[in-house]
Amino acid sequence: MLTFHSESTKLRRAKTELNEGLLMAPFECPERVDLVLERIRASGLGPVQAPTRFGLEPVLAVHDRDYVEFLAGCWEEWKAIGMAGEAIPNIWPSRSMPGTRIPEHIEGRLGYYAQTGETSICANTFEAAEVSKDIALSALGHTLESGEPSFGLCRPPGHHASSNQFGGYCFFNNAAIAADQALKHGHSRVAVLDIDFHHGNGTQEIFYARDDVIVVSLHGDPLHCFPYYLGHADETGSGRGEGYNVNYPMPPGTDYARWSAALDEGLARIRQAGAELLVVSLGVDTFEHDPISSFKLRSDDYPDVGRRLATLGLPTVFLLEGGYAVEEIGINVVNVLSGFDAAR
Ligand code: OKP
Ligand code: ZN
Repeated sequence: MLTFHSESTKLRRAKTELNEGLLMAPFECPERVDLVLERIRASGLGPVQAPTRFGLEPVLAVHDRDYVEFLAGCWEEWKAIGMAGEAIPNIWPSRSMPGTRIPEHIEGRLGYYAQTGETSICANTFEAAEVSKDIALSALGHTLESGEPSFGLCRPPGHHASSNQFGGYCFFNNAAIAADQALKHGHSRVAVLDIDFHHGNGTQEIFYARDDVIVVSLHGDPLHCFPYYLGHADETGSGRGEGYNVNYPMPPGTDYARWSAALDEGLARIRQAGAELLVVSLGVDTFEHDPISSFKLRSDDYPDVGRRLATLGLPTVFLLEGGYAVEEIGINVVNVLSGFDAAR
């Protein structure tokens, strides 16, 4: 399998993540990329190639222009008014104060465009997000041209990013951008299968009213797990999108037997929908030792995940999302990819 990777994803090097009431070193760190890459090289999965540049047009097809402009300027504006640390939101247009106007002060704009408070914006965040989506689009391009699978070693991840908000370490929704471009290149229905531990709320929001992209997500039940406010089973799509959003929330402690049964159901839904191309939001934070998640998948389970995905027989683009047990992230990612390759 061909991997797309760029050292430039590591330009984002945030110092802080607000977690457990503390400012900690972020879980979503540049070292994740090195560990995955190292394992790809050691395992002989296939060649590693640099992405090409696609500009912002494919981004603006799924994200609002004002949101993209906010991301592009946020760090400079934050620094310009003398803020001491990284840009961390601490006020939002919330239920009791929904607001309608976008503030001018960067602190107010930051909250307006934020879902969550753990993710700092720092130097080169926008640049890394741009490279991450270029990796996703390069992987898609390869799969469209050749029919062969590809892997985008995306960082930062994307699946929490909605049309106009960042959060959960995500800024541009790489999977949504790729799925949307696949349609523009002639496919009439595409599937996004999100197997990250966390619900892909951004991907769900972006495609919720659409029937050209079926979104299937397996994740920790939002009653107990981040992102808490979206991802329930009764969220099935709206309007013509009704039936094209499929959630499989599962309780903390879920093991591979239960998880893989949900996966098979999700794959059947994708088959029924007649999807012509598959984008996999590949998070491996379902791993039993992941530091911020609570499923119980083992390293040995991941080749079978790849094998099951291959039963769809679709052109497939894998894009990295989460996975934070840094010692094992490379092993688990490559296990999925090589299991897929071995089965097709
Ligand atoms: C990003 B991705 C756990 C807090 C979780 C943020 C998680 C972001 C996950 N106590 N905080 O989906 O892997
Ligand atoms: Zn995750």
